Amino acid sequence: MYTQSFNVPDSPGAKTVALAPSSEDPALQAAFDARIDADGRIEPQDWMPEAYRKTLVRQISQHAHSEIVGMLPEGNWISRAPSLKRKAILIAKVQDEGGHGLYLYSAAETLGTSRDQMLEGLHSGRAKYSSIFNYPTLTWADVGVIGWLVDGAAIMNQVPLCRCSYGPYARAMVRVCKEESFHQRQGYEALLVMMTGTAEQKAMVQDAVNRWWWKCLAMFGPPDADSPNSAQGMRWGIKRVSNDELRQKFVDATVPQAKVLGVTLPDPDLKWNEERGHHDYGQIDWNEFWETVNGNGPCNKERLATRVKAHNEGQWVRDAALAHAAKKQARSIKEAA
Ligand code: FAQ
Repeated sequence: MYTQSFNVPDSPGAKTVALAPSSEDPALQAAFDARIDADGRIEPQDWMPEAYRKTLVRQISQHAHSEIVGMLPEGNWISRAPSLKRKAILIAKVQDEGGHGLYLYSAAETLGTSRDQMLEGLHSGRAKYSSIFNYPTLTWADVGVIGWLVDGAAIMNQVPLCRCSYGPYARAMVRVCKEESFHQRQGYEALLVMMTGTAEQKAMVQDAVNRWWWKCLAMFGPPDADSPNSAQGMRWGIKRVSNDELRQKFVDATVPQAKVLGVTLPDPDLKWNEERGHHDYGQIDWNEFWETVNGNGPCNKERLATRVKAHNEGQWVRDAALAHAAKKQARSIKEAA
């Protein structure tokens, strides 16, 4: 095993990880290729090509940022949830998303990047996070629709990631997917209840579906033909299913759910294609998608400002946790001596 020490700078999750040095040794490359070809797992201490490492840091950190920023649109509704039961469920869900962010930052740290570096990327606006979280949550129905459609799309995308070739990411995704599955069901159930309510409540659900549907389809990323990272990501076993295939699976799975719920998906071109064995659907507005990804969506500035404020205001908690950990360590050294 080829290892070197990498010290992750001081953060609450500070640790020393053993990293394989990057080297152009053809024997190391051949061993890596053979492991990937055999569908094996790469672990932090294994040698890996620098481009594989960089791709993983990019994808995992973007994913972590998405979970953390994703707490904000629903978090807005915790104080306005319509009952104690809904409030308790929503608090648990938003807290889960925070937990997902933490597993993912930890997985990315095993690749030799620190949490501080990743957060600096997010807070400076350089790092990407999912486009979907830059839209407003206007009514309580949005909370249900986020669970049903946004978590539903996230699960569709993330279940194949449980088989990702990089061990720490794959293992984190197993737990994330279990929790996302609860999130999806609670959203769908909340909407089912609203759909048995007044005409106004039903209209609220339909309006939320109209506003979120197309944004959820765009969550899967650009069409395969315009996706610069897909081909290599799939060769390396990081991505297992392409953006377009996942989008299609999501449409096919969601159409019958919409029928049971009693809502119309806002796409006049949506229809079953017997020959393909799939639903056809209309054109996604990719200009709007890229505008949002590039910082110009309706809530980008607000989301980032809220995140930076929360981070700054949480500095005393991190300081206290570090001071406590240092005290505990000093005490155990003293006791051992
Ligand atoms: N938003 O070449 P590709 C959640 C970027 S978690 C923003 O296709 P790739 C849970 C992409 O990064 C949701 N940017 O890229 C939750 C790349 O930019 P770069 C997040 C996007 O990586 C629910 C460029 O476009 N999930 O929802 C988006 O092969 C409710 C070219 O794209 C994950 O992150 C987008 N939608 O495929 C939380 C899953 N799509 O880096 C709270 C893991 C693409 O070259 C509440 N990630 N871009 O500058 C993935 O599976 C992949 O990274 C994709 C993109 C599929 C997102």
